[in-house]
Amino acid sequence: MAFKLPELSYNYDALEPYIDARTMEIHHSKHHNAYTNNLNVAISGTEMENLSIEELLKNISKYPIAVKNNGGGFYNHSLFWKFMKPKGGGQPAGPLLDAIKKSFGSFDDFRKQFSTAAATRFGSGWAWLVKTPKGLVVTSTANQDNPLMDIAEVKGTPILTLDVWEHAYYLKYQNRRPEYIEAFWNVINWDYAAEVFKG
Ligand code: MN3
Repeated sequence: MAFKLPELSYNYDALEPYIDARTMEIHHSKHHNAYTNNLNVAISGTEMENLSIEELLKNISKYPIAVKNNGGGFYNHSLFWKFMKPKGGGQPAGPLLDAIKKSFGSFDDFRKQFSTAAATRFGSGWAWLVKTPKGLVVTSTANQDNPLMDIAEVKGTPILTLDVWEHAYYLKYQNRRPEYIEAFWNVINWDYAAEVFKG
């Protein structure tokens, strides 16, 4: 039961001008595809083949580093594509907005915290909005780590995530990571985030 590269629900150029088509194409068809293939190689012929990606990530400290890196890469990108859409952005509505206000004071305060987490993650990694038993939390992870992993500092359900590896923005933004982060706010799929939040 090999993992499969998920298809996007929009075209590579659909997030222009915020995220360019060339970046999307390489990011999905090369980077995400490589994580998927390498994950399949890493679990091939082992008991890990019978586990879901969530089960693998939950006990990731028990498994080889290749499963952590490529399993994280497979899962994180699969989520990332879904948290974006053409003509996205704005603010969430309903219970998710209420929860954001409860945990951060206001949507703007949340936005600042999330952008700061994304901008200050040193090297490669991800920024996250995570649903935890204590409410919503902003955090970031290194490399392809994520909040599902047993090794994560903040554990919970991802409600939003942003890839801050250079491959996610370098073609269009070069060293200007903060500009890429600002652009992301225009393509967020809050409907999907609200759905995940409801559980
Ligand atoms: Mn990436």
